[in-house]
Amino acid sequence: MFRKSEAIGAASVRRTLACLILLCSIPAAASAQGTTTAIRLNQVGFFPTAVKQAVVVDAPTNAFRIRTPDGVRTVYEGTMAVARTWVSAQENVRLADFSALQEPGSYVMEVDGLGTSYAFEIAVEPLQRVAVAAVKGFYFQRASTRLAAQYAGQWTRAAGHPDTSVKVHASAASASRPEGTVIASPRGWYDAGDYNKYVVNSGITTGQLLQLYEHYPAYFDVFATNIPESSNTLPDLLDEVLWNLRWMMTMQDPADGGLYHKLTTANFEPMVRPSAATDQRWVVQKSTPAALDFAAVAALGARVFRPFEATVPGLADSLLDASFRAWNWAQANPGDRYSQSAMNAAFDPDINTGEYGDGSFLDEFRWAATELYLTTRADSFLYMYPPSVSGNASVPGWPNVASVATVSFAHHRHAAAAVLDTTELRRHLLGLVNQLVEGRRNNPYGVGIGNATNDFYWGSNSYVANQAYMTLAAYRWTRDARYLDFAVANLDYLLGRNATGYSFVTDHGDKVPLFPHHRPSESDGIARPVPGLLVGGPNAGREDGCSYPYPPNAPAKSYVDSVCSYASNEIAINWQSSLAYLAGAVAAHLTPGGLPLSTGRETGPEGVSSPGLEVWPNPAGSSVNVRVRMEQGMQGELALYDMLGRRTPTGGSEAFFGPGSHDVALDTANLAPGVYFARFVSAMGTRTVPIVVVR
Ligand code: 9MR
Repeated sequence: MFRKSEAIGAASVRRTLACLILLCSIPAAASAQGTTTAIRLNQVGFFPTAVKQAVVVDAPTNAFRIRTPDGVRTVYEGTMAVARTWVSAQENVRLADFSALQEPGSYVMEVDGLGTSYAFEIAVEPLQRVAVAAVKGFYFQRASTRLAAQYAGQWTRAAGHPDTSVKVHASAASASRPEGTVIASPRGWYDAGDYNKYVVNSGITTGQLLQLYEHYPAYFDVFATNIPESSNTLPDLLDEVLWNLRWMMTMQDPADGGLYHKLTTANFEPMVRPSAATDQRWVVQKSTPAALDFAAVAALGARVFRPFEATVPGLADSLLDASFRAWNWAQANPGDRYSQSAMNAAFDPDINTGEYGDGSFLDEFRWAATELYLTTRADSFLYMYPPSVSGNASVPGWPNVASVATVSFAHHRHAAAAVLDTTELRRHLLGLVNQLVEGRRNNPYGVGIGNATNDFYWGSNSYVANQAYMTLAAYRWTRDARYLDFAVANLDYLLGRNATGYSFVTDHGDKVPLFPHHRPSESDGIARPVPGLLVGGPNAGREDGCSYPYPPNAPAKSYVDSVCSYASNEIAINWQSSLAYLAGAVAAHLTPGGLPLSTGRETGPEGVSSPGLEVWPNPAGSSVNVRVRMEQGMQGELALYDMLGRRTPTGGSEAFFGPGSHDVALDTANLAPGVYFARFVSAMGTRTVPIVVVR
């Protein structure tokens, strides 16, 4: 068991380390003026050709210079922009731009009368380490497994939360699984600083990581994070995603396709090792957003994993089947909100952990419909929930996934053209990102957050990263450099160019969180917290009521590096996925030779190598004609599925086909009237066409 005395011991070691890191990282000889925290910049590094900016608070002069940390060489001298007040931080600041400096090296910025900044790098691959650590952060969040030293270094730990005897809570009881039924629901990532696992928050998290792979496959095919699966033939990013996806699949009730909202203890467990946290775990009430987020992720996963059929046989089909079943459950149960207070009023035991209680589901319906359409090309999903391209897109978050769908449509815009006006889609996306770019231009820190004081809410760092997630979608579409600059600037914010002066990613920077609200870090007796984790960031709400003093009351400074501050200093997987996306995408774009914009794995009608599938007549009677077309040297399989994703035999007429064009007649005489899907799967992609059978 973890003891209080150990906690104090660990904390004091960390404080000593903080002193060492903060005050001693730049040798005294480096500067007569000493290190100042009034110069705020990305403490990790800059790409040679990218925009490079720093913020100087209360600068006594206009001039700044960049020099080597030993003071020997000055490599750049510049003049800062005019001073401006950042209301969100109650600060008077000037922007210093040194984008013209491209020479790789290690440097500091110096301002006379103020001092020198922390050291930073200009390098060819300055952020690769952060990108890897951001994805590796998910490995450290894995439930139900031991973390071996070979992969986890000093953060090795024993397995905890096997989740092989999870009980069905009264709120989730069903005929086939009455209250108290024991089920297995292992794996998954711990949500945050707590040890529970929540389907809704897993939705956007897993979705963004799958998109990261889908958008930058060439970069992530060779991206290595040193995890137990690194030696297999799946990209490490997808191996990591699978750890959670397999858990999510266990949260689906096999009887009806609905998803339990979360897997949780009744109360938050104490700050102990995972292996020492042994309270009974429950699956609770099914909810509509849980079903829909899962339907979206599983459909997206089916698309992304399809090319890896040989490594994970059947996975893509299982995911698509599971997605259909969750989608159908949500059609039948379109308004099941998770309200913890209502549930606790009706059932025992009371559950007092995180709620993720979203009350509006239209965005989840649309996201699920979008991913199901993009994977199957069956536009019936979109007839039910037409894509929304009116007004401007929004920055997504766990309760608002509308823009996750927008990003998928923007990526598959050729396929989207069959079902929506892509000029409108583009206007919808650019409407938002142009506003963001304009906001950044007017922002004294040159970043996307803080023009409105209510920008600083719980998890505001993910708002910063998700703004960039949207501008990156626009950049891939338009190649307008302002959108990539925006993403770089927001990443700079997370790595130090912000009003707190912290790099918000543990272990990456000079002034970093040492006391995140994170049970594994707090209970391990190790001075440094688990590396690569993004903390929530400034939060004017200060809901934790921490007695540890927050800085003076400015929204942009409402952050405290204290374990007590779960409202500003916790970590969470949905914030982590936004960082992984941002750091990974920026690195993919700016690393020489790392620009992986080909979407060769995209399924669908566009591109010469996609398979063809036509069906007539439709609606069909007792038989239906199907034409499949394949390129030279390929083979594909045709099969029919029902609305529940079950393979439906049609009297032996389904078959494998080689190259060329083939016509077959499927016998539908024995099928019940309804909607079916003809699906043609080949190495180059999948085509699915809905068939309506009438009598
Ligand atoms: O990220 C969530 C934030 O948007 C909410 O305002 C907050 C309070 O409901 O909860 C946050 O999520 C927490 C979850 O409920 C439990 N695990 C830790 C999450 C991060 O703090």
